[in-house]
Amino acid sequence: MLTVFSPDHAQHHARAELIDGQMLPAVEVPARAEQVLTAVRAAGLGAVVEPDPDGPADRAALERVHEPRYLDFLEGAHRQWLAEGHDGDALPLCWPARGLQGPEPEAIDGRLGYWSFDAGTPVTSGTWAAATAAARCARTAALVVAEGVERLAFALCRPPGHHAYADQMGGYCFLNNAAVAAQVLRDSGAGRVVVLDVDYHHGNGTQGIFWARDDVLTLSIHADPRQEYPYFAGYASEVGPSGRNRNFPLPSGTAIDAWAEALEAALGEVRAFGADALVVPLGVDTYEGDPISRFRLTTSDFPGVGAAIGALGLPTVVTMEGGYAVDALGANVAAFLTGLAAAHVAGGP
Ligand code: SP5
Ligand code: ZN
Repeated sequence: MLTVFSPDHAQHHARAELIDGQMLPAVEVPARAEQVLTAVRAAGLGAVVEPDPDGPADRAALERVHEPRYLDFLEGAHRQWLAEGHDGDALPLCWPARGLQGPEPEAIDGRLGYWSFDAGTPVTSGTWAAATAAARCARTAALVVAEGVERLAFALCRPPGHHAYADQMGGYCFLNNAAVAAQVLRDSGAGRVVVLDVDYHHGNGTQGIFWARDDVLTLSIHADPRQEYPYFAGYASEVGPSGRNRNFPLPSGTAIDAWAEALEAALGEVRAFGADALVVPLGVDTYEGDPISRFRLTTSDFPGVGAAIGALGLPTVVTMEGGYAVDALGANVAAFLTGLAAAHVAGGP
């Protein structure tokens, strides 16, 4: 397995986020990626490389899954925030919710609301550099798998991506790295691609991006949106216009037995679809010690989760998503990847 990592992730370092009614230290911090990198190296999971250098193909890959005007907004947002006399990190405070509509405003406060769906996703001076580097990690990982150089690749993306829509940021996500990977696989010859999202939170952005598509099946196993973020998506009733979306919401307190049952159901969907390639948005915020989540998976559960997915034997790109118990994050990710790689070798062609 190849891991793709960019040190540019560290340019995105939010000071604080709105949580429980207060501005508290951000949980999505640079130390997360460094912990995962250290653990991947220690576990002997294969080479770690930097993504391909930035070029026109990267903007093109982003535009395959994102609205160009959203990309322009994101690139310039923090500059405009400063130009309008603010300092620190930029956060929205007003959205086009029910009964509100209109064109994109001019003021940065209005624009931030227009292109986002929550107040928990600070835009910093380095956000564009970090988010585009993460998307390049995803693109490089997908190309390596598409070309058959590797059967498995891990895009160690930060900031994460699975909450980002074609035209909205949210949930610590700006660019949808998993969607970039899935589209690169499609554009490189895979006829049918599955995105199997195992983060604690519903992969709402990815679902939105591929909603009307019949060539990409999106699956997500996550905390029930009646009780958990993102609240307004992730219900089992959301199957998409051509039945190419499945959600597996689970209650607070879910441990491995019930979680693994949902995984088996999701794996059945992957097989029935006849996928040519797989993308796994990997969040280990399902871990029992996660500070913002309420599932009960343990470190020793993650190899089995990886193995069950690896046994599909599909060309696979894993993208790093959530997981906020920083001290355990590396061990949990390495456990998943170790199980994935071992089963893939054993079961693959
Ligand atoms: C990529 C990813 O995992 N994004 C998650 C975004 C979650 N944002 C909302 C967090 C709300 C946490 N509320 C629980 C507070 C416990 N005191
Ligand atoms: Zn999450």
